Amino acid sequence: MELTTEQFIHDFELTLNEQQQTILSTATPSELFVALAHTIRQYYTPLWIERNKKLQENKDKIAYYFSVEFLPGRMLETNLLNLGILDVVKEGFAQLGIDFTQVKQAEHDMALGNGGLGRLAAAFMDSLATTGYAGFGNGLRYKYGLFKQRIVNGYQVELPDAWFGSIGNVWETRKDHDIVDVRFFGNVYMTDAGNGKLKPVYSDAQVLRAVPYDVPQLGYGNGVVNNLRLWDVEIPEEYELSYPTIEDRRRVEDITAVLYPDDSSDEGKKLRLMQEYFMTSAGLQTIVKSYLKLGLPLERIYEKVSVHINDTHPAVAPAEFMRILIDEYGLEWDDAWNATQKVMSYTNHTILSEALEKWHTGLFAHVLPRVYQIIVEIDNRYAAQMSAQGVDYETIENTRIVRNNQVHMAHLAIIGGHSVNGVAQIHTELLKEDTLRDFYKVSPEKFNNKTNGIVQRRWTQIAAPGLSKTIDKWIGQGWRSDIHELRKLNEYVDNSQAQADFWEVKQLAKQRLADYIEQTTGVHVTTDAIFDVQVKRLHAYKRQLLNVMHIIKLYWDIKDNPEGEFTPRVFIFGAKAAPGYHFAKSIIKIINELANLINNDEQIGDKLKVVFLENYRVSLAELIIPAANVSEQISLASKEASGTSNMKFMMTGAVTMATLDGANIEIKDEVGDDNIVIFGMTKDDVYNHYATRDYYSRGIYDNDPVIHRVVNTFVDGTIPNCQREGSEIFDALITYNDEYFLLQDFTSYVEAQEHLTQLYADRARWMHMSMTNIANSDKFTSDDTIRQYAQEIWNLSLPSHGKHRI
Ligand code: F58
Repeated sequence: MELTTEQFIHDFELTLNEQQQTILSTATPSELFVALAHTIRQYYTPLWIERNKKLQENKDKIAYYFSVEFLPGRMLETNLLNLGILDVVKEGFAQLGIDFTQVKQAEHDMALGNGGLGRLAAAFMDSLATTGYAGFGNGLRYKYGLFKQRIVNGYQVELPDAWFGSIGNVWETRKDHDIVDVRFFGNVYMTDAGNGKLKPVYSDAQVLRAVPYDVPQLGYGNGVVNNLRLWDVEIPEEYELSYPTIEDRRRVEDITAVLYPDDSSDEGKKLRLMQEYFMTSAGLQTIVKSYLKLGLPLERIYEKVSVHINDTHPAVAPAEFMRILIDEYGLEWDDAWNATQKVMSYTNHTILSEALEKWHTGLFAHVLPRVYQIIVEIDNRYAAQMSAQGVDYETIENTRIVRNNQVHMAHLAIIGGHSVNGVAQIHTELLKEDTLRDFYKVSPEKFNNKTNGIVQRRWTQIAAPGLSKTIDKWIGQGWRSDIHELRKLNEYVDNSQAQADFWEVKQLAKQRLADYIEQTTGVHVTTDAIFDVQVKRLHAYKRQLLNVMHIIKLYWDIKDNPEGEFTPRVFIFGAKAAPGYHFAKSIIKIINELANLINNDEQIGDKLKVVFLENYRVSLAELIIPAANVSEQISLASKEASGTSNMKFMMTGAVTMATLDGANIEIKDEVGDDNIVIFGMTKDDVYNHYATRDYYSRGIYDNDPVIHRVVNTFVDGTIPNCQREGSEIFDALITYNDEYFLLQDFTSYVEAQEHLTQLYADRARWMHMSMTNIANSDKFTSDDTIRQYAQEIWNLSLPSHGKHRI
């Protein structure tokens, strides 16, 4: 939008005075933030209204992305950037003498997600608006986002993330006219509807009110505003007498109270099932209602609506959609089923079959009695149809929805939809070969790959403004709107002046991070060191412990030879462990105690530092990632579906230390073998070990003196204050045969690290690598990923109105 600095200053001051009832000289950063947010709201509101009007008038097809997690982080800068007024606002603030950074930090991260899956959903919202597609989000309005992590005596302590704080969510708008009711529990029986059909009659059901709050999603430079709808729960007035005590009310409010923080495995929690059904039912009900306003026949709803199931959490959608179409609008089963399959599609984010949700049939039928009946019917019809097609008994049994007293949510999502996708090439292959192979046998046409992506604007223009200016200097500004122009940088990767510029800007980012480290941990680190970073959820398969083992090896190297040559390194970790994931928490404790040991050893000095930054979150990632020299992506091959931080690091000039896992493989394809450091087993090696059962970690431990010493360090008292954790780790590695093959990969990891150190010592070589990574990162823009979803899965066309950047 066109906005002059004068106009902005005028609008802003007026809002500050009228809405916040305060003036510049006394306003706190938080008051300034709210005033700024409200000023921006005035700018985009007409665009938002216009967008909805046009979509309705033109009857454009809309895709709805159903996800229990959305993790946008802070929205202020993104909204300003996408509206095209970030520079104007910064300039206006400068003129007013306001510190923009302080104001931006007054916004609390919107952390309604655990990790990659939630962040991807938020990225897709941005990219849908930016590409111009009509794609809306549907999720939950949790009062508490992902827990706040504090480190106390080296241990993770979880605190509630009261993200609404005193400000609330400045971006949202409550939409009373779209309120719907959602039913749980009770009994249901079928009765004659009088028209030859049956209709369900409910007794003793609990009826709850679903209230939508809409959060606008602005496209970059195109005036498009899409919508992220988050549902909150309320007690309908007519049922208030049923909830006489505060406890009664609280049990209801629990449905949207807190984001489920466990990313280790599915725990059969009734509340979780209620959360999932609540947002799925509310979303689908309003989608059907708004479709019907178009005056088109319900059985052809698939021509105007797609519903995407992000992981298994909203996978009740096909059954709930059937319930709505049949019970509430009287469609015949076959018409409803045809529509359902064409509307629904599903993304899988993990090959770990224990993480695919399953519910005990007893629990499911108790919480959702009518939906359960429908699921049983879908399942019976599916089995009959497969059998009629000559599919063998075993395959049918393996793919059924209801099996061994469990409802398999992934099976419902696959059978009830037309598309299943993995999130990186290797992951999709593994789904076909292994996790979902029986489905691939019966419905190969449903399977497709959509490699993940990132919102490049956040990781460059917002998180790395200095880097962005340096890129501008060498290839002009075109890459800011067309990321593929980044490839022009390939021409300069060996230009010594360009290398010097890119080195300089990385050093500045490292200094900013070094300051933050000193402020928050008291540890002084030097930017002469290699900044080696592993930030992601703490999980055994991601192998933070392998990184730790390498650090221990370096520690002994220096202790053995204190005068030897050593390229200084700072190892930086950021990771939250699921509160119930005991082993992951032990690793956090070990990292912190190892950090204490190393950082306080004068003989080690600046050669080695270890830092654990608490409360890793999107806004902290924005500080850390542009400062990295090395990106640690070291999961056991086959286990990381894709990874997305790997893409952010690449785009900001870090060199990846990688196993051949997830999207690392595609990064390697883009940059070439010389610009990434690869080590370790391949997925085939891993599967061979599974097949032959020939892995024996104790054998390696007994025979390799370096590994022996490193592993013993966990238990021999070298690292103080962590006897229990050290023994747990020792047992996992040796007694329980090292499930994630750390010992097997250790030697090759150490060699790869030594190689990387040599590369870093040759600055021209290193900068060639770093810049090649930036120059070839365009493949990983979520704008392109979302175009593929839109065209290949949802069958969307671009709405004819508005200007779109394609
Ligand atoms: C992640 N999954 C994958 N799950 O691990 C990662 O490889 C991938 O890049 C990313 O999805 C996006 O596709 C993930 O983040 C969760 O956090 C779930 C939260 C809810 C419980 C189950 C795990």
